[in-house]
Amino acid sequence: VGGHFPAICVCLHVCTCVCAIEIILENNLNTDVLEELAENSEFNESKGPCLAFRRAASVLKSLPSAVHCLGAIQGLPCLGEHTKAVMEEILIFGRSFKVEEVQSDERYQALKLFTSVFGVGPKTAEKWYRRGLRSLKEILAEPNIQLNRMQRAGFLYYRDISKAVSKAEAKALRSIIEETAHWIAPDSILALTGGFRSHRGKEYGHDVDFLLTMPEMGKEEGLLLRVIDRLRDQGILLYCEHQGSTVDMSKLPSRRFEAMDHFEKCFLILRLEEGQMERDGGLQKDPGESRGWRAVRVDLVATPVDRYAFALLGWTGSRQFERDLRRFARKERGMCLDNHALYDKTKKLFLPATSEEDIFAHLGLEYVEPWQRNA
Ligand code: TTP
Ligand code: MN
Ligand code: MN
Ligand code: MN
Repeated sequence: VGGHFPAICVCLHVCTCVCAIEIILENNLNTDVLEELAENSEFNESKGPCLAFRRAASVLKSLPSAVHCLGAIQGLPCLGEHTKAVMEEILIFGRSFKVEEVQSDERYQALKLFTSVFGVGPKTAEKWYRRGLRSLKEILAEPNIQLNRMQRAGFLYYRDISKAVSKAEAKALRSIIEETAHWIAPDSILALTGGFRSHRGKEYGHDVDFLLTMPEMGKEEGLLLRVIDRLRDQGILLYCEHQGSTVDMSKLPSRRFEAMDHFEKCFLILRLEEGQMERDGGLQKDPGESRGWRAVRVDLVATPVDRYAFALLGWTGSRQFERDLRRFARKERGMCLDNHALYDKTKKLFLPATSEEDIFAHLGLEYVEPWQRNA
């Protein structure tokens, strides 16, 4: 970049989207950096800036090609002055000082590290930081810290669950859980959701998400607990946090629609054998760690079949896509959409759906494929 510096300065001022000199800058570089700023704002409880950076990252991700000059982003929506300032720095200097300042901040580093533990949220992380703790070792060595069950599991399997989950591993887990569910109820339906459904070309995830249902209403009751028991019997259940259903359809229209849903679900850590992955092909072995298995985070949600399409749409993500879709429903259509239902406020009725296509149709939108939802 250094050598082209003067030319780029000119470019920034007279840029008309066609740059004399192309600076190779992948959008990914921009968006990773913006996600970090979003995270930092989250730690600082600045909800506004956090959403602004996330939204900006989404917009950049949805561009067909990399951004080479500021002119190329001039007309784009949702890019605030902070985002533009960061991008300007990157385009001129090849790095952002604002981002580097955040990255080297002691508090940011500690909070990022602490919240990387399963079961540790920003509040707990902040508490630990205020007590002067800076490393995971220090937390484990601190006698006055009471870890809850989830956090204990988080520390116990920290190395494994911070390691990305591959597509092959997700596939293997799908087979295991599907087999288990079918053993209990042969007509049960298991769908892959989350990043492994929505991310085209994304080979890795932080966990694997599934949705479970039965073709007949009510038959799903008790199924999830039996699946969990069966996984335990097979010796592959390392951790399970089960939440019963708190869905109350009579309350929905009057309530504020929230991010967290009320379906029965469990947050799991499962033991995945290497042999299991080899059977499904595509195992990449790490010669340094050949104990023969790894721990993987799995989310498993159970819904009655009449809620299935809404849950599938809600759990496929991305979070930003869900946020935007809900906002569109509210602002443009006068409807309330969440993981459970779609409610028409003008007609005062729930709109039924048996597929995601039905939901998009109710919203007057063209169907959006899962892989087009990851911005
Ligand atoms: P995640 O598993 O957190 O995210 P992801 O699968 O897109 O990416 P990765 O796991 O690789 O980091 O959540 C999946 C989707 O489910 C996401 O769109 C948010 C949604 N979700 C809910 O609707 N309710 C919930 O309670 C949770 C935890 C997630
Ligand atoms: Mn996921
Ligand atoms: Mn994701
Ligand atoms: Mn998940």
